[in-house]
Amino acid sequence: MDKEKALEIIKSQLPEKRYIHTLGVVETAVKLANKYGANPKKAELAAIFHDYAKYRPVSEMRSIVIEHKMDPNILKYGRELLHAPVGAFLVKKEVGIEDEETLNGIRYHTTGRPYMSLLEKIIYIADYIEPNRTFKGVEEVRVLAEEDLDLALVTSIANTVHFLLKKQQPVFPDTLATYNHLILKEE
Ligand code: DGI
Ligand code: FE
Ligand code: FE
Ligand code: FE
Repeated sequence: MDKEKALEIIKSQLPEKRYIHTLGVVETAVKLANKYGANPKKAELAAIFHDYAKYRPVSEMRSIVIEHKMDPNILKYGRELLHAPVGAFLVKKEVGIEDEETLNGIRYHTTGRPYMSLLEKIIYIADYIEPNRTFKGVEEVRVLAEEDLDLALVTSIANTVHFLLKKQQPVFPDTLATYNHLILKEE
């Protein structure tokens, strides 16, 4: 699918602010893909569609998780986790993107997972550091992403866990497993 068509589709799914965030993720993901040797077209497509399901009703996302036998544990951990795996599912079904590497970039962009592919890491980090993000700690991760992708990734996950702990929000096991995987430098 060409970029113009993809942008037209995603624009119809998102409010203006989230569309602008998406353009920032696209720009950042393509830059990182070129720098670290991932496929820039896949990075572009995964970035464009990474938040595809973000504004679907929670009831619809929950039904999809149950009906299509996705990990039911995410149902307990709050609505924010749903849009990533449900997004991958809907992008395949409604947009027709079949490439599993691209879909996995979407599927794991919120929690990560152990043994993430280069493309998955790039989408996770691009989502975190795109130019419109302003939260505390983002500048440090922007600098790290220039030299060490895994260090940028583990730092952004640590920041996210810290944010969740401070708000007494539950931390999804995959988020912690991803953190441990990177800290333990498992190959
Ligand atoms: O969709 P975006 O806002 O662009 O970014 P995202 O998909 O990375 O989602 C970020 C949100 O997800 C943020 O509110 C924190 C939440 N989140 C990330 N990991 C976990 C989590 N929420 C819970 N409960 N548990 C997690 O492990
Ligand atoms: Fe997201
Ligand atoms: Fe994220
Ligand atoms: Fe996002």
